[in-house]
Amino acid sequence: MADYRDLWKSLDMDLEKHDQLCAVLPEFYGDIYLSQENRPEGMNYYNFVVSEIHGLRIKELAEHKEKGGKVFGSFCVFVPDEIIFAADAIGVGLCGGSDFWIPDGEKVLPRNMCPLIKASVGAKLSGTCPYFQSADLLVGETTCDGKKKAWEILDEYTPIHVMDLPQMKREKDKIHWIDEIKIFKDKVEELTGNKITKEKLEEAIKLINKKRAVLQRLYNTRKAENLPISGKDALLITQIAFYDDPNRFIEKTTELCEELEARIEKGESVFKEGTKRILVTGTPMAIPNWKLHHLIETSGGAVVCEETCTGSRYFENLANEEAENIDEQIKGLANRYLGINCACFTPNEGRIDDIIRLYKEYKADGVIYYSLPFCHTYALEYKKVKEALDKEGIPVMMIESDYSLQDAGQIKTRLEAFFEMLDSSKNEKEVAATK
Ligand code: BJ8
Repeated sequence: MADYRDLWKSLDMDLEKHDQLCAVLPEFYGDIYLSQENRPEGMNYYNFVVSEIHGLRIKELAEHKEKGGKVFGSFCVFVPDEIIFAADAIGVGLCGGSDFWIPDGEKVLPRNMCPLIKASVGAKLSGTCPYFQSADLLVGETTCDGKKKAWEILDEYTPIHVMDLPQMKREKDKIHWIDEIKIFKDKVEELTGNKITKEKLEEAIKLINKKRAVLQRLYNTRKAENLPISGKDALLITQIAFYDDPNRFIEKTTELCEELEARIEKGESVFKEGTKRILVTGTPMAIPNWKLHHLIETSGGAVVCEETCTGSRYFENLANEEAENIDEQIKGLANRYLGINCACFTPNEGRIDDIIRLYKEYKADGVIYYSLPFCHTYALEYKKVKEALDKEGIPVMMIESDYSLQDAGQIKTRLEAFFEMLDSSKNEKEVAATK
């Protein structure tokens, strides 16, 4: 990797501590990713992006800022990137997925709270995340209580704009969300000094739609009988979508999709026959949280889809490109975003429908419900999801786990037992079908 120390210094980073962080990532990535066999050629691009995770993209952000451009950092898939890009600014996802940042987060937050929040706050406080350091403005939202209150603390260290996301989806909530998007638009215009015109917004909507569409194409390849790509690799691609240059990401992911579609034609698979197809649903997995996918895919399973915000919730709906004026465009955006089924909404029946639909579309054998510890909304929603899946005869198992590797052995044992159970229930069904 090129020498970026001067750049990091200019971002007021703690270089010594940052060295410690950089020292662990290559080995961790090598063990989890580079050890996989028969990976698609196209994954080389994403290997490169990870190797340059604190380098090349940060340099691009710095160049953008030198030219007067602004950078916005967000933590939730409800923050409309379209508005940011329409003002010639750049949006990057900032959720923390590393255990490294937890101790710094715990300096100002209670220990018994979600690791995603602790790591995100710790990333800022430790001065070791160049994305945080590059952001001119953070954009938070009122989703869960933990995030909502954490923004008040983060605000002491760096400016943050908070979007008030409604927690129901009634007509009056839609009106409220439209209003929140308008307030955000004003804020973005004020900070960037750029007017968001109908034309600019249309261009940005088309760009972000294109990014979501290429992810849909990627995920469609995972519906094939023979899986051309591992779940781990697909997860990595979605994680990278949150901060890579959108045009380059679209180009590289399109190339990869072509390769994967050719693999499907040839019947090539990265897993051996009989591998259990798993749908993962639950809390998001911020980079470098690859733990659950790695454990599943080294225990006899293959992840075929994620009903998470680092999965289908990020790309499933596209925004209306045909709106006639800016008010209609914003209405279209509000509709698009309120189509996301996060557990912070009540009721949230749409998520149950999504899980059942995705289970069928991706021909999954079972569902793993993943929750980060202390995430009350997702943990509570498990009951309703399980009842609905039981009714449909869909096997499901809940795994609650943080970023540390201490429980890896225990999770592996549970996964192996679950996959065995899937095998025997499949055999029983086959026997019953022949009677
Ligand atoms: S739309 S899932 S990205 S809020 S895991 S911090 S909910 S305690 S991340 Fe999320 Fe937006 Fe919803 Fe998606 Fe809180 Fe739960 Fe932690 Fe969470």
